[in-house]
Amino acid sequence: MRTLSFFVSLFLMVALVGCGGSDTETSDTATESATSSATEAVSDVTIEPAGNQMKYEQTEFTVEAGTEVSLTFNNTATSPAMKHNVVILTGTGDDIVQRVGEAAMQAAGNDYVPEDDAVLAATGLADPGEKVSMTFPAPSEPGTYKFICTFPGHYMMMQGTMRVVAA
Ligand SMILES: [Cu+2]
Repeated sequence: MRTLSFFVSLFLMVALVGCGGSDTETSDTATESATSSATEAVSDVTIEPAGNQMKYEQTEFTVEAGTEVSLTFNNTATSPAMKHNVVILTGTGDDIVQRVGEAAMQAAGNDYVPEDDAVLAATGLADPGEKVSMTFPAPSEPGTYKFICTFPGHYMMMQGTMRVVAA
C-alpha cells in the first residue's frame, strides 16, 4: 500500500513537472515571436510616427555594440504640426531627457537639437511626408539608451529605447 502510494505520487510529480515545463516553453516562444523584431540586433533601423500622434510607432530597437547603425526616420504624419526627429541620448535618466528636451526649445536654429553632452546622435527635423537619415556608431557599452523627439513639446510623450547588446 505504501509502495503504491509512493508510485502514485511519483507519477503525479512527473506529470506536474512535465506539464509545467511545457507551459513555460509555450509562453517563452510566444514572447519571443512577439518581440523578435525589437530584440534582434540590426544595423538598419526605420522609425515612423504613430500616425498623427506625438508618439513613435517603433519604440524599441536593438543594435550591437560598436557597430555602424543607419537610422531612417520616415515621417508619415500628415498634420503640419507633426514635425519630428530622433535624438539618441547617452542614457535613460529622466534628468537628461528633461534637460535635453527643455534645452531643445531654445535651439530652433539647430533644428531643435541642443548642444549637450547627453546627445549621442540626432537626425535632422522631418516635416510631415519627409524622410531623414543618419549613421552613427553604436555605443561600445551594452545597455539601454533613450531616444526622444526634441521638437518643442514632444519629448515627454515621444520616446523610445535603443538596446545595445555585446557584439
Ligand atoms: Cu515629434
